[in-house]
Amino acid sequence: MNSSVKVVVTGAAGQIAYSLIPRLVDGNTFGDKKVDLALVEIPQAVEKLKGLVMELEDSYFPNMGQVTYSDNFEEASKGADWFLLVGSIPRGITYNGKKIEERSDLLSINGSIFVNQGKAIGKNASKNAKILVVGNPANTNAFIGKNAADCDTQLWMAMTMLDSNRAKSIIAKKTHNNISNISNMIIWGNHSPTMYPDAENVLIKNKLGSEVINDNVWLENEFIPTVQQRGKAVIDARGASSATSAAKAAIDTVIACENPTQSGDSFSAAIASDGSYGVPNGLIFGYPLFTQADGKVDIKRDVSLSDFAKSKIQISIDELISEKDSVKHLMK
Ligand code: NAX
Repeated sequence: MNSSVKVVVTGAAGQIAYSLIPRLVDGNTFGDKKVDLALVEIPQAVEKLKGLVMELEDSYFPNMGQVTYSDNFEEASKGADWFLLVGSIPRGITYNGKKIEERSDLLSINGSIFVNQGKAIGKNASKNAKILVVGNPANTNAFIGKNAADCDTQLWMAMTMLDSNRAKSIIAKKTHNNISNISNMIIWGNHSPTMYPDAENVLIKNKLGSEVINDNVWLENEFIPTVQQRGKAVIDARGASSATSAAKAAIDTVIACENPTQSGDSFSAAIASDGSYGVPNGLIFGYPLFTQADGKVDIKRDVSLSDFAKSKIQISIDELISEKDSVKHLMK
């Protein structure tokens, strides 16, 4: 083993983390590197991590390095290379005596968590750290965290890979392809029902979706709403939100950032806009991304957008602007 990587996971006693954490140390995600884990939970749940660590030890992962667990994010963040910020307060629970039902309450409570985590990451983590926010509202949590971290060399992302994987799976079925034949599946915008899954620029056996799928009624009335509402459909069917697929998507995002992207392909995550595609600067927006040979992640800027796509993307821009306005008291 040549080198090591330190990964911090929050929400480590939650259901996504239970599927996610073993895959970080199984030798596939970070290749030959030794993986040190720092698992973080809230004080009420931190003791559960003792059992998870026992299971990790019992699983015998040769790539697993040092594993620590605590409720001290500040300490965990020291020298870390990767952060998978899964922990957040869900809608529907009672927090400080108040039932959290409104998106604005959710934004505000989680927002203050992400201020503190962002500050710690900016101060203590590797200057090249990559941060993937999974906990919802993911884009705006990442927006708050990035602002608090105030370190331009660190890469803040919000996860849209699950939406991209869902969209790929639906297109593979529709076109009678194996999922491996579907690439460049872009999710534009917010990880919310306003996201725009782009079936025009998707590549199906290297042909544009706009040439292969000649069924606008299906695209508008089935494909787009199904991808947008898939999270809710899983909750209705399973009685709990997506977990194993969310964990797989987080792993896919890490792998996509750790390895150069094949020419013509892209991967989906939301990162800070630099104004590309007319998105206001700074919004954490779902873009087509690619990883360069030197490891830098950048926006693919040569994608053509139809007027239909632009109108859909604008809806997500508007939503993110209004989320940004509702957390402006948390900004520096
Ligand atoms: P769980 O409720 O099973 O686990 C969340 C865990 O986070 C809990 O154990 C809780 O104690 C912990 N936690 C809360 N605040 C924390 C903090 N400040 N520091 C450390 N830990 C903290 O939820 P799970 O199903 O694992 O989902 C986690 C988050 O992922 C939710 O916000 C969920 O909405 C979001 N999702 C995001 C997806 C995406 O594509 N971006 C898809 C799946 C999922 O819905």
